[in-house]
Amino acid sequence: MKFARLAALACLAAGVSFPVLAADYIDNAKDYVDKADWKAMTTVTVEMSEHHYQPEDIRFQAGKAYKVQLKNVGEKDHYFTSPEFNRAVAWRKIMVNGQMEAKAPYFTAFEVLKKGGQLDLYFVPVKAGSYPVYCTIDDHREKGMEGQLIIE
Ligand SMILES: [Cu+2]
Repeated sequence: MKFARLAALACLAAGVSFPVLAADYIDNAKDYVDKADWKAMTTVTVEMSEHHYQPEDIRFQAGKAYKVQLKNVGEKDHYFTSPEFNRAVAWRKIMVNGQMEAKAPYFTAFEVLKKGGQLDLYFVPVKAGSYPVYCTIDDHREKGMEGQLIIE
């Protein structure tokens, strides 16, 4: 055991990262959600259509409360897929067309249905980084349906 600890310390000193733990989500996500100032929440609206997101790139500040409204104004169904980003934020909830709420430790992808589907995401960004977001339907990503979600 002692050797293992020494080896671990040696790895840390050398800057070697350990394998990602099984539950690679934020440990204390609820604390981030509880501590955030939801009265000062920032709302960002993303319009989805053929074949892009407007805006494409979004910058978030860690620790702040956000609502991201995904609105599909297009003629086709579209995805908003970003598994890495979705594990880098502390989730409060999602709301579907103002009629249903869902809570979960985290999500991996959202599909917003054509001609007016809307999904509101409530979360607190936690882990700094630049995370790709894209549509996984057919060749939508190749046609330009992708962007970056940046946490600063
Ligand atoms: Cu799409």
